[in-house]
Amino acid sequence: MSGNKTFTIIKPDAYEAAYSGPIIEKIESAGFKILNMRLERLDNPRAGKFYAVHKDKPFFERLCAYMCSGPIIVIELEKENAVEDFRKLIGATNPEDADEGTIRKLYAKSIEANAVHGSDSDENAQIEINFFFS
Ligand code: IDP
Ligand code: MG
Repeated sequence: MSGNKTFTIIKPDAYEAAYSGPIIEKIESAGFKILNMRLERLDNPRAGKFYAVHKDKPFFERLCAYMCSGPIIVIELEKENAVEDFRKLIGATNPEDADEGTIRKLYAKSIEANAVHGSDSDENAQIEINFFFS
């Protein structure tokens, strides 16, 4: 059975471009309820901990630096089938490959600065929610 919670981050590029409002509007219009939300600033060790699963990837150092480059908004979301439905709403990691109308297609700048994070499993959603909201 699929869970009903997921976790997202409005990343520094989207925050800086003043896309937080339109992105949150899209999320709510898609039926997600905001359970928790906060403006946050990551430092490098904390970004590294959040993205630990990617620590051996060639883009890891840049990704951490980018995630620390400005404010972010961390959000806990609720909806039936939350993880899968949210991944559909945001689109592919690379905005060039994202479907029309998805958040990344509309608002992302690049494969790195791709506007939003979305949890990839129920288990990771709960880990990520705990990371920021406990
Ligand atoms: P996801 O965010 O779609 O789940 P992941 O593969 O989990 O994608 O990668 C985490 C984040 O790392 C991406 O959202 C993006 O910001 C960055 N990233 C992923 N692949 C690349 C890449 O090839 N070059 C630069 N940054 C990348
Ligand atoms: Mg991921």
